[in-house]
Amino acid sequence: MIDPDTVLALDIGGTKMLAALVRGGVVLETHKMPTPRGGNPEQWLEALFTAITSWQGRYATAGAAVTGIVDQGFWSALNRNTLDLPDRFPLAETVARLSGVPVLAANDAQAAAWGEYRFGAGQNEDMVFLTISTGIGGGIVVNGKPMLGLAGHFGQFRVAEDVAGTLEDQVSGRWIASRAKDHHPGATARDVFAAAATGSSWAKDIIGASARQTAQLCRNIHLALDPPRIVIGGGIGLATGYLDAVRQALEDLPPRLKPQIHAAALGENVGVVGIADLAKNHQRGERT
Ligand code: BMX
Repeated sequence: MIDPDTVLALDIGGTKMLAALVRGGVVLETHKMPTPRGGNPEQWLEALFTAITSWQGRYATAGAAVTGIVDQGFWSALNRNTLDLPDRFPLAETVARLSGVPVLAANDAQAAAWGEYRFGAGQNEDMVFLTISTGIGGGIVVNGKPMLGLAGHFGQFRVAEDVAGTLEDQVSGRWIASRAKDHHPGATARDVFAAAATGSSWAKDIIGASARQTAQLCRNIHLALDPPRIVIGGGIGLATGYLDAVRQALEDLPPRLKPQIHAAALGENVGVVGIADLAKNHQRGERT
């Protein structure tokens, strides 16, 4: 018997793919696997659905939260370094075919923003969400509604005319790992945080540089949107000491200009929880 309130939720990021059965904001079951570095989105989705074959018949709706831009169900990369995929991949159509149920697709950070708004640190108040992860993603909830399309793609901001690349190319997990190569060849961002935890000054400097850029972004978001709070998640955002370093960089601002930084409450499940609620609302005809 299919439970009409159980949703199959997918979260495909630059590093991992997560599938979950979600009901009323609660994650019932999960399956996680690395995002393949080769192949194409159809192969990635087929591999994921093969792994969750036993879930067939247990969900009535599906949601897909993905890194990149989603326009009318078509998926494209904005930064191919975060995840390289062909332009306008028919994401919603493919997931509908593989799942056999109606599908809603959205950007991963936009879905996460909704998850934190509804069930996490957002407390059902308007907010901005940032994920500092493989890239930098963002989501905005204003007047109780999620902004979709391109909205929230803060990682694509340009830092300065004479600085090549995007903001995420100077801040995210990929950048942290790249800056470590002279000290620890082949290091991942996780290795850099581990080195910082043991007192390595080079590692602390790299993390500090990333956190200061994130603080600058939060300051600009505060001036642009004046949200009651900025909720930060992602593997880097929630790494030990990172948010403290961001808050430290904002310490000297006058109170009215200082963004209120909160840690995301839902951890790595935030994307699946958010897209599940959006998909259910969409299926019920509520404008998301
Ligand atoms: C990039 C962009 C965003 C995404 C963000 C975080 C691509 C493929 N992705 O800025 O859409 O939200 O990375 O992605 O252009 P994550 O995989 O690190 O969560």
